[in-house]
Amino acid sequence: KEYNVAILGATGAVGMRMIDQLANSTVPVKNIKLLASKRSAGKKMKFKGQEVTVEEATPESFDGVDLVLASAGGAASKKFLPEAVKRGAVCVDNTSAFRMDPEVPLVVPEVNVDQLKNHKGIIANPNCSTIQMVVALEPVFKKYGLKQIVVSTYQAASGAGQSALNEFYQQAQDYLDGKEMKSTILPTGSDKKHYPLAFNLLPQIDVFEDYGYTHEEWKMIHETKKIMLNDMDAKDIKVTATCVRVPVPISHGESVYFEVADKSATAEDIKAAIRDADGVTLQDDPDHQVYPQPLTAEGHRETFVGRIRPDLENEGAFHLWVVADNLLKGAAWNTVENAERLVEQDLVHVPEDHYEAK
Ligand code: A2P
Ligand code: 11C
Repeated sequence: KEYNVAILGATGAVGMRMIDQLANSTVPVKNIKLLASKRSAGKKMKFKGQEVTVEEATPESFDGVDLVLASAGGAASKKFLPEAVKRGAVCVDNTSAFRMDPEVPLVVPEVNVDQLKNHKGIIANPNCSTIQMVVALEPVFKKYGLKQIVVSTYQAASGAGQSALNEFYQQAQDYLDGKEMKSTILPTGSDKKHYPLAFNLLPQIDVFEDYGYTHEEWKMIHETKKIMLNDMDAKDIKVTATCVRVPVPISHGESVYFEVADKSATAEDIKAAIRDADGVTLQDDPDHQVYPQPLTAEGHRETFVGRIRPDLENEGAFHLWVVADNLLKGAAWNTVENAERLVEQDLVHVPEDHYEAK
């Protein structure tokens, strides 16, 4: 069987990578539609070497489509995906539009692939910073249980979109040329003030919400619980996050402190569990200065883990460092990987009691 596939947001930083990841996937594609805003209609792009003309997305664009991969922002997903589902298309959505909806499975294949069968037409892809952390911790959780996670992120500029990445490069150039740096997007386009990221650190990703936490920090807390425990309010694992934007173009880094339930676990046990897990590469050899870095993770589908060591004050507690390409495992590849699993499990069908716009 072959599928008619549409990519919504095909011209964006993630959309372009979705095209490439899909071309190099096991999903059998009969026909591909590349959809974006009016601005890009008529633009020529390539899929498996063949030229495809970008079309403006409309509800009718999804007539005859079996599978949609979406990354055109939350507003576009809210507008178009219920229309696509109504027309019989199964949608894997990379935006935050539906992640917390109890009717929508939030899936990282290495962690909770079993949730795919519960879809009603929409499957959500988690936030990039959540994905790489749960991929690293799931093998530990399975073997030794998890009581608490404290994460600090070092997030790349590209997480804020192509225009934020361009702004960051321009700032770096201007700084080196002795010119004034201009900021109109970062830390986030939706807040009032803007600061340079080049040669700087911004401890704000997205807008501030309750208790002084940012939206990105809340996402990491709720999404981690929904993926690992299937309950965003679960108290069984305590999760807290501090999210920081760093002057790196691609690949997020995270420092993770975690406490396991089984206090007999050693750092060697944790390493062994992570070494054997799917989708993870252990890069952990301090004697030879081997550890994950954004520059070496960029362009790869895997999640890289290193610096695994015991906390010296708290029994059953450990630290690790995890890096992944935020545009691939954090977005385009996780979306296409979900599509591969949907195809393998013959789940590219919209059920009768399908998702309806709320
Ligand atoms: P366009 O290139 O026509 O603006 P990024 O996250 O890198 O900024 O990319 C966002 C992607 O989402 C782009 O492909 C963009 O298309 C697309 N997009 C944004 N708004 C809409 C919309 N309302 N309808 C369809 N596509 C949209
Ligand atoms: C960032 N993590 O780095 C964000 C980008 O919810 O899919 C991804 C936003 C999302 O800014």
